[in-house]
Amino acid sequence: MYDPSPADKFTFGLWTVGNVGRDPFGEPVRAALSPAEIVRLLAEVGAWGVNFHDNDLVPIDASADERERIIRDFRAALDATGLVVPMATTNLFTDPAFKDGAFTSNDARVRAYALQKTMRAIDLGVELGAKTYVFWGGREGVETDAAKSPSESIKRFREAINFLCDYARDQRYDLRFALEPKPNEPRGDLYFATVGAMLGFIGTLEHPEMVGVNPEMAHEQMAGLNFLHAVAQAWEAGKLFHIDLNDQVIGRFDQDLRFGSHNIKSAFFLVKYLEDVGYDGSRHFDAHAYRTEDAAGVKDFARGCMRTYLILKEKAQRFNADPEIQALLAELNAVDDSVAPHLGPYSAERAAALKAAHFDRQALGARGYGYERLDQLAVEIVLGVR
Ligand code: GLT
Ligand code: MN
Ligand code: MN
Repeated sequence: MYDPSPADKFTFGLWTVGNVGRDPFGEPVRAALSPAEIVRLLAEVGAWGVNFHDNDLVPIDASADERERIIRDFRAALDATGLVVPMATTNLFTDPAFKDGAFTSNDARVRAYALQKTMRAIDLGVELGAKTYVFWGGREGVETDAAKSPSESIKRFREAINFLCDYARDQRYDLRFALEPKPNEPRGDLYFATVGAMLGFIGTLEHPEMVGVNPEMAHEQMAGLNFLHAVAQAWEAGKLFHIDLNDQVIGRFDQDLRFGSHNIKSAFFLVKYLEDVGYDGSRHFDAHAYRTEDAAGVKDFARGCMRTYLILKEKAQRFNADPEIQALLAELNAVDDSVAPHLGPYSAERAAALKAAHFDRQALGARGYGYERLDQLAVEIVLGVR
């Protein structure tokens, strides 16, 4: 019942199950896997697709021959397993050239190189089937505001995204861009820190229709925000092009924990929302196994992400089918005949009637909403006793 199937659209990046467990204080603890090995691992655990950065697949210094061999092996593994590549992205953060960012670097040569690298990576992604192209800023930010004008950085980022939209259109690629915000890490402050910031920015682009967002659960949580609310705003704006699922303890370093491993209640309401609205894109787990894990632990991690999603999906169905919960919600949202005429689109008549209406303010303030009972019922569903 909780086994993943292709219809669930579960995906992982090469960098997620391929994470070797390096951190700022310690060396790798797991052997690096080749892209083809990662594809086979993902197929074994039941994932639907695999995503990659250009350099997860082809090392930045690979020769033309190496590049060809790696892509051939990767393609063969995809063909053999049936895994698809729904999304691709560019690594604009690992190489020292990008230490001051990519599209927002103060060095014009870096900005030009970043555009070149991204065009090549887009070609590679499209060649392997990607329909969504993610832009995570990586190092688009600062440690000190003495370094850059934030509005100049916004302009530079806009110019880059406009350029790349036109490039994709010129190539007749069937591709949409998804911008991924993050508030901090690896730099002190990153530009476009939240989903809301990205949504505002998209409206200023030349081709806003081909650009949406890739919200990541941990990134909004790092900013202390409610991830569900960010996702809902993106969805409601028609901009939820992709999603990165994982988990995070607020106030800690960038953890990229297994989905549902910490904020289980937030994960529940998120899964419920995605399923209720009919989001039909990838469910991408952008996370990695604890550094304590070996190869078997990595599979436990990947299986756990998908299993938890499916368990929560079943809990969401229970919530929706629960007569007591649904009766409470219906009662809360009831609009009685005395109020109904007052609500709705503006008209001069409605405004005049509303201005003349009498409201019993004391009674409004005195009522209880019953959210304690409702929330307890939701918690009992999540805890499995209801
Ligand atoms: C990196 C980052 C993620 C981004 C990936 C795409 S790379 O792992 O932490 O949030 O989604 O660039
Ligand atoms: Mn991410
Ligand atoms: Mn992350």
